[in-house]
Amino acid sequence: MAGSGWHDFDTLESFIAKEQRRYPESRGVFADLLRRVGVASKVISAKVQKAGLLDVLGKQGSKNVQDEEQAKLDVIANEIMKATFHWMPLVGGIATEEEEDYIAYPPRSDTEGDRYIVCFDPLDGSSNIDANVSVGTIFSIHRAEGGSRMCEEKDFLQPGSKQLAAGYVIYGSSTMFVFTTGHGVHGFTLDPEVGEYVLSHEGIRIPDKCTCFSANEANYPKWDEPTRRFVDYVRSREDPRYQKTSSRYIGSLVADFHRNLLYGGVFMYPTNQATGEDKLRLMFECGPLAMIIEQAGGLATTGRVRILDVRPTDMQQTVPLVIGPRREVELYEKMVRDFDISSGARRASLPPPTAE
Ligand code: AFP
Repeated sequence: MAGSGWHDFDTLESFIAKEQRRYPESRGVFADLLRRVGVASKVISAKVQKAGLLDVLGKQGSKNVQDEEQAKLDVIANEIMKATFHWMPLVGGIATEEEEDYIAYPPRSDTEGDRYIVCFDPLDGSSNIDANVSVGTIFSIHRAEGGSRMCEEKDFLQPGSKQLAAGYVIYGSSTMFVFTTGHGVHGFTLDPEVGEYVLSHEGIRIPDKCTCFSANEANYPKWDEPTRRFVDYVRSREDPRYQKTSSRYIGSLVADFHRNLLYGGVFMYPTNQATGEDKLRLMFECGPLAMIIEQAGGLATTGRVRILDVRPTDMQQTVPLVIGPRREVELYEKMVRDFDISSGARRASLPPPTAE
């Protein structure tokens, strides 16, 4: 079409269809699931953009299972995501960060083969919404073996290494859908005029540099020693690699993660030593982002264990998270290891406690 400026491009739809052709035996359900997440995210995106107009800003007055106040949009996004999977026969169950218990769907008479489990954080970073800050949806898909039975808790409590797909949608200056099925990370930007996700970032790799360092630095006094050593090292700028590193923290995980993925940067949310508590959820936040970062060439760790190897013990489990370029995450792990060895050695060199 001469003069129209039109040229061929991939949409989320066409990209997923191409991916599916790699697996001729595929039932198409998995592809359909990804498409449905895409559709749900368009609906959430529209709500987020019209938040002020629809008078849905502000608090709902209810609290979620972590005793956090739910913004109205949290509730709306949660309902949209739940409704998306409810009718799909091959979805065995869903779990949402907003609810304590998982929801299992009874198998239907026409259900054959394995079913899928979908976990999601419908609107991460929602405490920032009133200030018009970017927020996001995070999701992951697992397999639940044995399609003709009701899904149980063990089907949900799988380590991140078993995820079949993971992704997030960022509702920012534009809306982007980023996902992986274990074959690289691909990003699609929503064209608001056409209403389609268009492939804009194929095969995303995290740059091997540390442009940004993202952590809530007000918590510095509550971090453990190796974490403080790592942060001091980066901030000292002794190492030429960190001479231009800037501190950037939004407090909206998807937004912090997305920027670091594109520019090269490390995000950390360490344990609060004063309370022994962690903030970020393994199943809904850390696991999916860990799969994405590894597919993009980076790493994610608790400091002592690869995030993808942590098997959740309960649905709302939280873990410390350090995620970003391979070099920074490995350096952090080394500092933790060295600290553990030296403090173990210090403990061993102390005289044994004497009986009273
Ligand atoms: P909200 O969804 O309540 O805004 O929490 C966001 C979040 O879980 C995650 O997106 C941020 O990285 C993290 O909390 C920020 O926590 P701090 O406010 O303690 O820095």
